[in-house]
Amino acid sequence: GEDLDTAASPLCSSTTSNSDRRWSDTGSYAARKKLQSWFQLPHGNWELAKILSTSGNESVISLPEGKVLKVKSETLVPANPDILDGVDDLMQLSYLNEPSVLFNLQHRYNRDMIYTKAGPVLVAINPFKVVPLYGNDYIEAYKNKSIESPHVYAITDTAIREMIRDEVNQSIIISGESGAGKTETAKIAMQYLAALGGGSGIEYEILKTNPILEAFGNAKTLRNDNSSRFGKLIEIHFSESGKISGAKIQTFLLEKSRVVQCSEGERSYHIFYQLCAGASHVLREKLNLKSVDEYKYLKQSNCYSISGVDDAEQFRIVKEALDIVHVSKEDQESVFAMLAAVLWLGDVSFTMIDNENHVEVVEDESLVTVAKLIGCSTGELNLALSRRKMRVGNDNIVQKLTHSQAIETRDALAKSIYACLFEWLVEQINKSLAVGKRRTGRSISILDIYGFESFHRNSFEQFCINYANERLQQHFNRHLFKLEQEEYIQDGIDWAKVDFDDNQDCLNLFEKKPLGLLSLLDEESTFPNGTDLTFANKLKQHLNSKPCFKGDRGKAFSVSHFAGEVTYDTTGFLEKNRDLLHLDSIQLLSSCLCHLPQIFAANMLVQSEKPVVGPLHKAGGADSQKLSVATKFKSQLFQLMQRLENTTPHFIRCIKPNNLQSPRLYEQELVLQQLRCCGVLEVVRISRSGFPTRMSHQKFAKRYGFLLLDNVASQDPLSVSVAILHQFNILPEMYQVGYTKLFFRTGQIGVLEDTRNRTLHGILCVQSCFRGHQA
Ligand code: AOV
Ligand code: MG
Repeated sequence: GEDLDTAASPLCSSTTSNSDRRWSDTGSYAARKKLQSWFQLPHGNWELAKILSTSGNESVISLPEGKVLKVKSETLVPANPDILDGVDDLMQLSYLNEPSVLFNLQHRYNRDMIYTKAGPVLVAINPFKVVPLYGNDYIEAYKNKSIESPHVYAITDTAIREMIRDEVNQSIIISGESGAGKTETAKIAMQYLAALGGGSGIEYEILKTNPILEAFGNAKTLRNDNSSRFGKLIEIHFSESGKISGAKIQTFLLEKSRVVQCSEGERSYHIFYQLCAGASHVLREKLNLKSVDEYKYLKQSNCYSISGVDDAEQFRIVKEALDIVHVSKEDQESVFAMLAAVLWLGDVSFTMIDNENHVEVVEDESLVTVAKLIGCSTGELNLALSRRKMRVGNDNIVQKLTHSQAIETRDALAKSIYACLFEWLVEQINKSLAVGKRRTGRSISILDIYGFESFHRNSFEQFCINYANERLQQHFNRHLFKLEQEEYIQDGIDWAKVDFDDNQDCLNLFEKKPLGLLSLLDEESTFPNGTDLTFANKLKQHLNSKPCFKGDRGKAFSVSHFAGEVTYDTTGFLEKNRDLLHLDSIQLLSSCLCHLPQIFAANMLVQSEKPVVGPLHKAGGADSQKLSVATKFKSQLFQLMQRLENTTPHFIRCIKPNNLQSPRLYEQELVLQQLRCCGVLEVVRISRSGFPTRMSHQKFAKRYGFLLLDNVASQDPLSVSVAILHQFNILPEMYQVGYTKLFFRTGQIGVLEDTRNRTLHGILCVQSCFRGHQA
């Protein structure tokens, strides 16, 4: 009985009071003198104030530094009693208003307690420094349940237990803005899985995929020195005995434009800098490597190093990781050759050969080196970069390229080689991690995509990234609000609905056919005369009245995302969406002597055989035709969501406390904005007035029925269930009986589970003693 009471008390107090209604009851609250309350200073931060007196609708308050002010009572927001400072689940707060939540998180953050539960969601605030919360001792402690405080380890532990208990696949879904800590959090979760499910050795390989994928898929941006430029889902499989049996990685839309173009202060992919800094003397000679500041592609952003990062050392780590995931030395060398080829391609230049702006490739070191690295002749490379074969009627003709066409062709080739290389690497990793033919039990997937981004200038990449985040937000909403509430109503239990911010309008704006952002983009991409400007105008013409959309001047438009408004510049949208690689380039790669270019060419041809959006380039009938980038991305996202729908989700919300990537700096306004966007407060509100644990009558009766003192085996599941609830004195406000299921408030089922485990353990002991006697 005692356990039950302590587990129940925070819930009882919170559900019986009306404290959730934020500002409405402050009048009467302020009347209760000497209480603490929150007062917002003119610059926006909240301070804890003492109410000295109240008369009419005015109160006199004192601030921490001793200042005394007369303020309107309605501006005061109730604060929680000191005893609740820094609670580890926001559900325990008596007053669940914004300043209270902000302060609670800050209180913990200042003490390096970066994790806090918000009902079922784990909130993680980026410390931007090493915090002593990880490693084997902590893993052991969470495994043995000797530590209870919120942690990625704890969430991961729950996922493993639920996978085994319910025999359902699980997912750990990590979201948050760029730089909030998603990738680090994903690695911490993997670390825990590897420690608990280890034994076969495959867990070691799984952990080593991180340095590889980060080297090839992460880069320094203005938001994050190690920003993921691709999305990733890693599915980790477990055998029936609970050991890791293999894994599979799926990646989403790598930002390949970065290879040829990147903004001031940012970097291209880490691997380029690592290669240039860390290659051995022999490799350097072989690839004719220069230093990073001598390559045009790397020079343009004027940024070569990241403070605190040793690229040469990272290169060593990546090579070692490649060994571990069974990429042969020979293949590794081919990979590095492709990287060098991409860098040298950027240095390939052109000269005018007539006064119509037609060009030829300059026969210099860069042309010779690229040809050598990919295994073709300089003549072939020259032709592929400066001419285009076309079919007009029945004739094959060769067209000379203009300067800008040639540069576009060169950059497209560099981007494709890099993107293909990335895909190929993921494929090699997957081969090495393959689950094999052995039948497996279940899996836990970890999702880590690129976070919401809003820069000064936002292009097609941000458009795709933010669309993906919008989809993910909906998954979060569906699970924590919609499904939750629908289930209560369907099962006929008492329930008052909680409102939440639905982002369906924004998703419709992207996905509606034929008048949505994606459809209109595809349509314009198929018009030979379509330009970024005609695209922008079309958007304004068709979408101006739509919610979440705003046409801007010239080629710009804005979208109100769940995480804030972003203005997109349509420059480059059509080209990036078409993502043409001319057949000449594919043919060049397929005729190369080296094996990687051949593989890349074959993959490109397979892709271009898929259904076509439309006649992408009428004039160039020989162009590779394929799905538009946006359409392909959308269908990948749909598949992803479908896969996630078949799992039990565990959500982690990463929060960035400042934009400077600095430790010990907690900016209230910035944190608050992120909490608001992702609906953390609403989740808490729903959870503490809701019934998060549920089980069908059958399952409940089967699982706990044997604990009954009276024999009711012959009775129906509902009667057995009710008998169990009575026997264990579960308070009526702690559960609801639905038509098909029983619903429990947080923590209630834990009591029954403990008793069940203790009893089972007892039975096992008795049995083994008995067997011991017999022997
Ligand atoms: P992101 O994945 O959310 O951004 P990261 O996981 O790359 O963000 O985190 C950014 C940086 O914050 C890391 O490089 C670390 O320096 C620091 N950091 C994050 N979490 C921790 C932690 N638990 N302990 C110590 N430092 C941490 V993006 O990929 O940009 O959306 O596309
Ligand atoms: Mg990341």
